[in-house]
Amino acid sequence: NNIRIQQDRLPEHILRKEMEERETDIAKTVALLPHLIEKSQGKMPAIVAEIKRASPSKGKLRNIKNPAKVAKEYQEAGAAAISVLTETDFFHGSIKDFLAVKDVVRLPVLRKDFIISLYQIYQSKHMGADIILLIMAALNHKELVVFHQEAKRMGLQCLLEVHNREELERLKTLDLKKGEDYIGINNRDLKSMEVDLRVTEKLCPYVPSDIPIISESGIRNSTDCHSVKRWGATGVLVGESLVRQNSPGEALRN
Ligand code: IGP
Repeated sequence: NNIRIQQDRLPEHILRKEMEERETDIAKTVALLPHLIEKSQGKMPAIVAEIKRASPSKGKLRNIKNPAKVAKEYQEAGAAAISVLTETDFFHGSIKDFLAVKDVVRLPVLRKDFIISLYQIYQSKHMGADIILLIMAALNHKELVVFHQEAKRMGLQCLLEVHNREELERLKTLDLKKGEDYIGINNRDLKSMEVDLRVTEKLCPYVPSDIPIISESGIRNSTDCHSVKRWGATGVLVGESLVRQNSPGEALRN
């Protein structure tokens, strides 16, 4: 486990301090909002394109030999941001994948993982992440508040993932800021793995109007894109239907 090994080497408080300095120093995060706005045009939402090798529900999706190459294709095809899975056990992702991608794109890059410790937040900054995913279903209230606050201190943007009304209401107790926070409506139920785009339709009206919505999971084609845009999403997060194509970049164009 990558995280454990590094944790042994570098104590949390030292990493935290170092990363705090980094934000005022060199590695400023790349802002997502301008890209979201620029690339959400007419009927089409902006696309956050994901590097996804495998998933718990579908198993192996694609043997991605060169994640940096796929990411560049996504960028050239007009993606608003790139998402990289760093979770190893279920998604076969890695920090190595993340670093390879971050190195070659100018778009903001989302670190996609199950973030359940503060350490992972400092580590995300260390890796050069621009955005991190915080999953409501995986965090209790205290964790949520502290993780969000520390992410902000590090200059990280947050994609806050919700799947139901209850999680969305809990989220509203945070001090959400336009340009720093985004709400991800996950159409996939993480317990049953079932996907239903109407989750986006149902929840959109309850999201604060100044916070952009990204509809996540199960987006297969432009019809799906148009639907979620119509319901209020500014962006979509797409993994499987892109990586399954011969040319993921080409697929994004269409
Ligand atoms: C992408 P899809 O159905 O296009 O491959 O989904 C993305 O939404 C999905 O990977 C995801 C995810 C997550 C993965 C959404 N939330 C949380 C891991 C953890």
